[in-house]
Amino acid sequence: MPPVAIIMGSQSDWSTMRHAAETLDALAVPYEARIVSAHRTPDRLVSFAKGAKAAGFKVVIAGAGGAAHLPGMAASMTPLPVLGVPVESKALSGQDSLLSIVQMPAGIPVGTLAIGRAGAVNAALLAAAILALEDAALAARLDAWRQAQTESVADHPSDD
Ligand code: RP5
Repeated sequence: MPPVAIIMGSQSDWSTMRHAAETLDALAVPYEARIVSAHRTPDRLVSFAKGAKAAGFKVVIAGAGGAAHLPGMAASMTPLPVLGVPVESKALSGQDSLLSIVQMPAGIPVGTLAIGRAGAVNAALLAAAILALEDAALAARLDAWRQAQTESVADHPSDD
């Protein structure tokens, strides 16, 4: 089983969550992506979350939009670290998603990232950083990724 599970509430979330997947690809971190809806497939959520650790996952990235209960409910049923990505909703531009995910009660944490693509990318980087604590080769790849990012920033703005 790959170490990272990327779960999302709907197919419509994939355009955001694919950025987490692509970032993990760049770091050569295996993952499995699944659609797991807290509201439309609650039994699938319970099955996934209760079995995630035994299945071999180490970190869960959960993205959802609107009434975004997926990350918190997943966190309530697994001891694994859960990173929540608020998907940008049409009605409220993802502020509903953000507040739904971030305002967890004390005792069940969800590491909440930014709304949209930035949150998805950073969730993947945090997942990699967690795994890198016990994986020196991954730590080196993460360092190289960050160095490449630094070197890609121009000194001056361009008109192009
Ligand atoms: C949430 O509802 C999903 O995470 C998604 O962001 C949102 C809308 O879902 P669809 O109506 O596009 O399937 O459960």
